[in-house]
Amino acid sequence: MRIITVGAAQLGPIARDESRARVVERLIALLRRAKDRGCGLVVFPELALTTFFPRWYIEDEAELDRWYETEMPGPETAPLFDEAKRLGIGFSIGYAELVREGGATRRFNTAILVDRSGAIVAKYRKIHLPGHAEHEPWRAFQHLEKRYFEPGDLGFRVTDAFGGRIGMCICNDRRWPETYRVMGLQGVEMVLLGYNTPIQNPPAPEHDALSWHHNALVMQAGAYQNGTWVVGVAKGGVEEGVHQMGGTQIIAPSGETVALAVTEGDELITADCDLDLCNSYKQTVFAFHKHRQPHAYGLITGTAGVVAPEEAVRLDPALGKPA
Ligand code: CDV
Repeated sequence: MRIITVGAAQLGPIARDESRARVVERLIALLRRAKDRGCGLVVFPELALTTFFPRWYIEDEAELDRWYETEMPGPETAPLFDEAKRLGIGFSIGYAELVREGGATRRFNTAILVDRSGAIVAKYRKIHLPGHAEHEPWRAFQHLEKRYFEPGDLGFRVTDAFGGRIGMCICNDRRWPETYRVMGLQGVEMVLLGYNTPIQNPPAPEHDALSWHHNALVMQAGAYQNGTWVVGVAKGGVEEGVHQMGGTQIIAPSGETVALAVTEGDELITADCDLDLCNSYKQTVFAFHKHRQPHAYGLITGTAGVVAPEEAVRLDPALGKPA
């Protein structure tokens, strides 16, 4: 057995005027609770240091910049790193990252993995950015991730840490099978992911009542189909008038949810995750090297969108072979 005791540290709403210092206090309270419950690793949500600012159209660049971190840890986040190190607990956390590179400003929706000594051992920048890039006043609230971030440039990497192989992704990434499969092909054993998911989906309100079903469905499928643990952590509750789902859960490689949050507020759920439970899936039904057929998957990297059958044949000649 290779057990990581994981804490999924769901956050309730963060108000627009709540300081990072106050949020860090909440994160530290969850870390201490996790220590009491024997956790070695704690997972915090996406954009966990501030309110979910992409819900507002912000024209003033200086105003926008204040939602981003330019260093990690910085003065306001150092206490979190210090306390985690003192407790001997690792963590992952999401935040908005601003990078100045040769006169250019780059913005990413980022997550990091910090080991028990307080060192950052992995970084992930969100690849699937949902929402829109322009102001859409017809919406009750905006979702401007496509405006405020660029797609991540670090791929879906995995890192050997905490006695296992760990990967990260962020929120909308969890809905895409490619996310898990790229990490699955690197032998991932635990995927850590945080999310901010409004229950109301303005372009498709008919999906709203299915939010919890879709949340569990995609994470459970990703876990089972790749023989990996998945730890999905929400920032839930009514945040600045927008109701975000909870549904924080820890999912075994069987696809079964083994721990589930019952509130939409600050709540810690934990599980003793045996990484060796991945083995029977990775070695039998999902022994990729025996059963996958990459020659038949050309379209997956050949196109982002749906193409006509004739175009599909052009992109992947195997589809045009006479039967
Ligand atoms: N933060 C997100 O990526 N949220 C999306 C919503 C907008 C659909 C999600 O996939 O949960």
